[in-house]
Amino acid sequence: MIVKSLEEVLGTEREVVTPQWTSRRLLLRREGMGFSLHDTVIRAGAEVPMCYQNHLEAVYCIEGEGEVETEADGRVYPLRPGTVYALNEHDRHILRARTPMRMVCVFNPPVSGDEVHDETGAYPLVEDEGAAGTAS
Ligand code: 9YT
Repeated sequence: MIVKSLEEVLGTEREVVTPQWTSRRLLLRREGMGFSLHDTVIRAGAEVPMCYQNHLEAVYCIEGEGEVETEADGRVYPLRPGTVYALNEHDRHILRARTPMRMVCVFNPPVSGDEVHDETGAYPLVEDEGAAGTAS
């Protein structure tokens, strides 16, 4: 069994800091779970366009308030603690944080480590020897 605390992740390579968000990656591909699990904080005022063409992502808001817009239809969904959105169609979307927000994010396939968004708003698909199911 894997047991880990957020404190163990802070200040390590598993804490990925960008101008708009910081992602604390508790479970990664190398843990062999088939998904990655992140505790992500979004800065107030952030507006982040994303499109995870290589991944499915579920995002569960546990702190703060904001909104997410699906670009295809312009629909805007308010986000507050207890709301989850799941990008089941690799939806191109924009996340806007009205206050600091804290999200629990799950990626399938799992993120490998230090991915940040490329110019299309995606994370690259990493296929290395650390395949899902082989914890190290
Ligand atoms: C929803 C969100 O926070 N997106 C950007 C970061 C991503 N969730 C991650 O890598 O944790």
